Amino acid sequence: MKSYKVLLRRTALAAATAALFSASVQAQSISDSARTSPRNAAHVHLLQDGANYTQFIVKFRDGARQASSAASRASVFNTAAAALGVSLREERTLSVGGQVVSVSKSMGKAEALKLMNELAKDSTIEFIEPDRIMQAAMTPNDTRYNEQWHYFEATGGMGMPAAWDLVTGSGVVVAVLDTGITNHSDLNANVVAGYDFISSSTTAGDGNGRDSNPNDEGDYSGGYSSSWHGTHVAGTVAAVTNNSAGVAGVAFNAKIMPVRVLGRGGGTTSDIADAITWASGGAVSGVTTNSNPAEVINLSLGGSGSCDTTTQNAINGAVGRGTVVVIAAGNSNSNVSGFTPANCNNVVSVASNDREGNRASYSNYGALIDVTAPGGETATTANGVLSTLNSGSTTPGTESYAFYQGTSMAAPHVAGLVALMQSKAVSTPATVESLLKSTARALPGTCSGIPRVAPW
Ligand SMILES: [Ca+2]
Ligand SMILES: [Ca+2]
Ligand SMILES: [Ca+2]
Ligand SMILES: [Ca+2]
Repeated sequence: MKSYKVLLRRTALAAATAALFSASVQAQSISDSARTSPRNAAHVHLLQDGANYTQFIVKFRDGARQASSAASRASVFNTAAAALGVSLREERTLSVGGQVVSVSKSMGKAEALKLMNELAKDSTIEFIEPDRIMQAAMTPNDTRYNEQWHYFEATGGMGMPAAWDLVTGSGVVVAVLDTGITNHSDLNANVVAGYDFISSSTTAGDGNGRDSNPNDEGDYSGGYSSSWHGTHVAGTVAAVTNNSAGVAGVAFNAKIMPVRVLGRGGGTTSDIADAITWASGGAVSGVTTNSNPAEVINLSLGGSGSCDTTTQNAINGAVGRGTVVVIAAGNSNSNVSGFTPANCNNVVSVASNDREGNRASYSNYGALIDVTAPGGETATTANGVLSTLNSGSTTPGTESYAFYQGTSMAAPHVAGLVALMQSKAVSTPATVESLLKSTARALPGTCSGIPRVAPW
């Protein structure tokens, strides 16, 4: 029986406690407003909560005096502006017709709505629309997103913002086979029921063998404090995103299924194999069948040696059920061929790159690597991967965030990416693997023989 370890570099870990901000839930009430708009000339459905407006596009009816007379238009603008105590200025005429009109103050949704409705009272106006700010790509508003270089930096990052414009992972479940999960406000909403496959009560630290509660009880041992490794990996896959708090996740509308296989001292081949089977919808004796099979399994764990038949059979079963198995390559700066389960067949084996786009100093390498993804290097703390964590040194404490490094951190970037792919259009695991390879670009840094992932 082999003992697997988390693929986390325990050196130079610096925990950072985040300032938390409560998410604000904003209701849309646009239909009410639309009803008050005369002739619906005011296209108020385009207004968004939280947005600010300083310009509008006003189109007068063809043939109306205002269409050809700036003075006539100014008269209409001034009437409406006076009613709201602002001033309006015509900036220019658009190629497609209509004028761009600026307002003397920035307006929130409610004020913009009033102005548009006021203007729409003039029957010579065909329509009014807000001149909205368009962005090239979706940038989440999570307060620590700017520290997540691994998502957006051109050199070492994954180019996520462009992908998020297209897809965010809805309808996909990613099973995180790891140390379990902890209570975290930046995770909870995206976590679905999982399972605890640790057979050894001593390893599990929860007083019993397998059970339906995958909470991470702490993997402290041998003088090391608990890693909360599963919580970190889960946050990279699908932290609650765009909630004005904490961090973002790669596939933030996907669900995380926590499956506990690693405890104090690691985990066993037998438990991990059963967990792979169960997570993908296969039958495991003594455990109620998973009614919500995962499309993707992330295994940020491993040990040395060749791929055993038990693990390979479990992987083959999962792949046969359509589940993509993503595995961290290992942190031994060695050929991945000597590290399992990353060296098994039918898996996506993931190496790690640093912030500069080099192969991370610790990352395994070799022909069995399928793709590389950001795993960071915490020699400089901020060059690690920032995700959700827990502050407890042994048993769970309060929620936190921290920078970690490792192929453990790289793999969930790819698991999340696979979730995005499967959300858009379901492909077989073999097709997913070949798509990942064919869309990856060469590492910009050293060790260019290893590709890294890029969104499609
Ligand atoms: Ca247990
Ligand atoms: Ca348990
Ligand atoms: Ca967040
Ligand atoms: Ca492979």
